[in-house]
Amino acid sequence: SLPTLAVVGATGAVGTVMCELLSARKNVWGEIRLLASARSAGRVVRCRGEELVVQELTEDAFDGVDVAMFDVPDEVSARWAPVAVRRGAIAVDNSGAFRMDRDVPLVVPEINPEQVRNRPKGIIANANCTTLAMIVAVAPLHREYGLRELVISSYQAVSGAGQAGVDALHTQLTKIAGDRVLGSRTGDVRQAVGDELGPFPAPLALNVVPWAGSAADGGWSSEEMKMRNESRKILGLPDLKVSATCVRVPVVTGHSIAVHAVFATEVAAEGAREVLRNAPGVIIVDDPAAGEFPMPIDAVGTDPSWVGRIRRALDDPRALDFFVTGDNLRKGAALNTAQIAELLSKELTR
Ligand code: 2RA
Repeated sequence: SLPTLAVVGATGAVGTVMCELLSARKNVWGEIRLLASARSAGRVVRCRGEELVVQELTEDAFDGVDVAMFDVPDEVSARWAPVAVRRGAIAVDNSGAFRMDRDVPLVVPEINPEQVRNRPKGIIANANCTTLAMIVAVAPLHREYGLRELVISSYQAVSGAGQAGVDALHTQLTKIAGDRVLGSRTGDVRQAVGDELGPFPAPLALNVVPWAGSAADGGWSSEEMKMRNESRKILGLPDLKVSATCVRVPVVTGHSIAVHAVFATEVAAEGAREVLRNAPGVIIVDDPAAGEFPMPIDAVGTDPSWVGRIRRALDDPRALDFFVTGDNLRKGAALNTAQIAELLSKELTR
């Protein structure tokens, strides 16, 4: 019989996309159990053609569960993933709670699927959405040319901060709509937006905010540290040089990253295109003359990382510059988790 799946955080921004994916992808699950906080328990959610009543997250809720996906904040995963494991499930965690734990593999199925079996704690981690969008393009280039350094800037959508982030942007846009002078004078957007900042430190409407996550040492943000540490772990390059600047932009869904990648050997744009053409999870959209570049408005709701603006650096024949956009709720979160869980389903149904 097919394994039982629990989705913890089923009513959140990522959980909602997870239910869509479970409805659309090949069915590899027996029972699907949706779990959430007491606040959301009792809600009815359509998943895989069934009307499922969301159950409260409790210890007993994991009884009989084979695979438990966690789409919840770090502290909720930190507390509940070990509970699921104690109750006999394998946990696939989409939070940051376990990613850098040496006994927890950080799996991207296109890159290191073999790592799912290396799970001494019974927990498998899913990478951060910004890392994921980028790494599916960087990994095949690394295999071909030998990666030495990444200098990256992100353009992150508000849904990365959950439904509260989406709500904040829409509220702000509604508040400022129609004022054609707004943005011309210092402070006018701040004043118009008022205290409707949602989970962000500054207004997103008509703005870009060079900050995502919390403060880390040395002036870096947690999001920038994640890009560095997770890229190193996924690629198996503990000394990879990474400098990231993470920026929030007024986009609902779709994280983008401008990448300057330095390799051990010389690269050519056409050679890199050929590598990326054959890379799983990547689609090349690179015809600037025709107005074709990777952009959130096109990538949203799709599975692959869209890669374009591929060009060799003018001043270093070993460096490549390119732009990536990926749906942060799909490959960046729900899709990668679903792909990991599907590998487990295969293992368990054997
Ligand atoms: C963000 N990457 O975009 C984070 C969410 N995990 O806010």
